[in-house]
Amino acid sequence: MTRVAVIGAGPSGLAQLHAFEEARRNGARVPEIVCFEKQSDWGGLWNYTWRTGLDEYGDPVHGSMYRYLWSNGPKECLEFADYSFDEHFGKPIPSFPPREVLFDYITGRAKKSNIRQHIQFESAVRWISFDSARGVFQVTVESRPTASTRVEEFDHVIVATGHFSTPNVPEYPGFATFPGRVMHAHDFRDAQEFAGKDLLVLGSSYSAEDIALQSKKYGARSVTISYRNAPMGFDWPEGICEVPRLDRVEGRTAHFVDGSTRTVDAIVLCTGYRHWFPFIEDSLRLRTDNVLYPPNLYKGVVWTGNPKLMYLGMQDQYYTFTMFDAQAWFARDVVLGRIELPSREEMEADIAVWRKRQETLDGPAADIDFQTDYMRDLLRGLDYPQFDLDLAREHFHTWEHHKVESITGYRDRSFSSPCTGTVGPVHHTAWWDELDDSLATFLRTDS
Ligand code: FAD
Ligand code: NA7
Repeated sequence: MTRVAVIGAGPSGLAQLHAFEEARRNGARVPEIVCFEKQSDWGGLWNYTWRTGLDEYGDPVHGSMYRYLWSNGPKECLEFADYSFDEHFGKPIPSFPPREVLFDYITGRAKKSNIRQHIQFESAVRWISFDSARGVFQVTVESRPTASTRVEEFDHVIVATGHFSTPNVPEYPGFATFPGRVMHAHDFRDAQEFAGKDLLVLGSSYSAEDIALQSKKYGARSVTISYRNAPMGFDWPEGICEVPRLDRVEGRTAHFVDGSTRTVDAIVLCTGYRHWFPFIEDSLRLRTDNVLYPPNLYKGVVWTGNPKLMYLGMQDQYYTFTMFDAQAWFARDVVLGRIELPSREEMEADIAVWRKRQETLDGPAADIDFQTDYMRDLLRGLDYPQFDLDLAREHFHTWEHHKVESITGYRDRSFSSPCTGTVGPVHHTAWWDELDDSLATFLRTDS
């Protein structure tokens, strides 16, 4: 029987298991699917851990999510088309849920489709190679509790290990002698750590924006955000400001390239992540920056050098769960033989067109349209349930405007569902004032 390995049981891996399960329920003959997940539970980054550095078995901690993390985009733009928020929660819920609520939602669908049976937990994939003479992948798996390894053979491998776990950690002069904490966003867990402190944040993307806001919300005295190329330019609340690139640190004083200085107690490097697959042999290993259309992946999924290998969720992400679903449906249909792939040259030519367009993108509005077009391209011909993709695109544009209007208030806005039409109710407490991010408090309907 054909065997398929899915590596990782985060939102992408779960989407893959679900896609196969849907086909099976609809009468298809589905191969044997085995999912290897190195953690003890599912949900990927949404499976919160307090740990940082090394985990209980000495591997790098996968988690980069922190306490009090609320969705940074409208939930309506990531809603599963076959499992609505209304279905899961039994009532409409506001548009920007905290982490625990989204974890509940993702795993809710996975429970409903009974896919946990395919997952081997605490099983880390240590090496993947391809035996071209026999046309099979050899996958070395370590059962972490016993540290015992074995090699299994698969006809297809689908890599769904995420790309926001291995931090990109630059060094600036003076870090080695800075008397406070220097850490990467990957290790940030609880904003209260910086209450009463003056914080320096490096970076000008999502992590910098959110960690700066969080830290201020939970009591930091001041937050200085240093950008490398361009400021985010939001109308920041009092106590947060943006300054140009860091030049050096001397003692507790940070010097920026415009000659200005700040005295700070701690530094958080929100300097992004690296796509990191040390467990995949060279010729099969994706190497890319965090971009909307990585190289060598046809339809953003199929490894052109060996189409029996596929990757999910490797793009920079506006669309998340719906994009992982679309990719998972596509990958499934490749495995089931429902999609016939063109020649390698044709696949590479198709990628080249997308990557050429990618070079012309000049900001979030163009990025959103690009990824929407990618979604449309991917969904064409799949039996993924219909949803209003144009409305999702419009919501992303509106959301960007809301952020410009108020960076502390955009999460208080409501959107309509592209799947059900339901409009999210306004949350009982403004996000900036809401310190409790628990599921119970979020779902409470009284004010
Ligand atoms: P992951 O969630 O990273 O899951 C990958 C899984 O693979 C993990 O369970 C891991 O343990 C497993 N794994 C890795 N290596 C191996 C191995 N060798 N063997 C076995 N298992 C392995 N998205 C949103 O939609 N909204 C948000 O608000 C949002 N906030 C974010 C905040 C932060 C701080 C970060 C870092 C990301 C955020 N994201 C957000 C984006 C996030 O990437 C996606 O929501 C989603 O988690 C990606 O799913 P994934 O399955 O591709 O990867
Ligand atoms: P991103 O979106 O990849 O952004 C990385 C940021 O780090 C970006 O602003 C970079 O600056 C900055 N960067 C990278 N290297 C440096 C150095 N050496 N010095 C200063 N600044 C640097 O990662 P995020 O962590 O913000 O977001 C990842 C995901 O987490 C995202 O999907 C969210 O949903 C949550 P640049 O802009 O290139 O000047």
